[in-house]
Amino acid sequence: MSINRRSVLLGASAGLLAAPFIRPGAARAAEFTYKLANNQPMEHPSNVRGGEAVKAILEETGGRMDIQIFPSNQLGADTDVLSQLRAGGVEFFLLSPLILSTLVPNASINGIGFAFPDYDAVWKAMDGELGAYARGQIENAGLVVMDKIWDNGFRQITSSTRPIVTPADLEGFKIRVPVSPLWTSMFTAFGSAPTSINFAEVYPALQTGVVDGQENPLAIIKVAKMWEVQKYISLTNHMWDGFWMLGNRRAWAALPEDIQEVVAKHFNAAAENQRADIMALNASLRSELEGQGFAINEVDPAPFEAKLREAGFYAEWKKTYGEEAWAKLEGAVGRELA
Ligand code: X2X
Repeated sequence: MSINRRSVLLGASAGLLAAPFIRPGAARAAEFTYKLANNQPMEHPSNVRGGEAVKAILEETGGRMDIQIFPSNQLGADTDVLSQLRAGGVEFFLLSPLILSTLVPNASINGIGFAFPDYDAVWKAMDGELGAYARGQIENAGLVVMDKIWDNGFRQITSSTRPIVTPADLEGFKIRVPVSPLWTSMFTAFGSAPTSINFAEVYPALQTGVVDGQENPLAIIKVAKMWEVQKYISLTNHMWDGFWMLGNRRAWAALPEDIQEVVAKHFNAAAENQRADIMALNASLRSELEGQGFAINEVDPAPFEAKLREAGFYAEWKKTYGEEAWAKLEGAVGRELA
């Protein structure tokens, strides 16, 4: 036997032996190999639970449906991946409704400042009428969306220069905001200097001082190791944000109905588990982040909301979203906002 033929055979048999240990059920090529993109590292609950879901989907479809996760913006910044999703280069994308609003304007309505008092109100709204309204808008724009929204969280402001305690502390504050008109509008109403930056560029922007602060939920402040480039966290809870599990319509329609059902079932179950993970992190992360050197303060949200109202923020967005959508938001939160 020639050396070449011998090494080929060895390689082949090693491959056969190794395959079942690497990917159970995927010894044969899958019928459908789809990509799932997002902006968080593998340790974020979105990818921990997302990973469980794609494994369960592979198993339950007998290896026919293989979804591969591309975390940490590996396929591009969010606004680029949204274009890829529309074109079909990416089949699934876990994306903030506010960033999605660059394509589906009214999808951002959950992000109105200080609208939701707590998680009970959030899930009632997003699993109820407000969420159904948002999904209708998303489908009208030609995308597929799963029923259950995932949790990003209530957002908190971090800073390298000063703690944010009153609305006056936000005046002139150089803050990164995600790419979305609602975010820019909100921090403009506070008198800040907001700069739209995709998440993929946030850490270097903070590190080089392009901006002095940013805002994100505690879970992301942790997995992005922001204590390395930020000093203060102000618990402003200024808005709630989530992630919709979006799909490309042609890629979805190409799946047989039984596979669609398995995919939807596991993605929606993962969303419920991911919500519970973020809830648990909210409770434990405060002391952990203090241990990493963050100075953390609470704020009275009332003057912040009053500042937005004075600036005409609520009136402006009521006009932008329209009466129907605004009534659904007010119905969900149980009070008049504008
Ligand atoms: O970009 C952000 O800040 C993030 C990760 O929270 C979103 O996806 C909106």
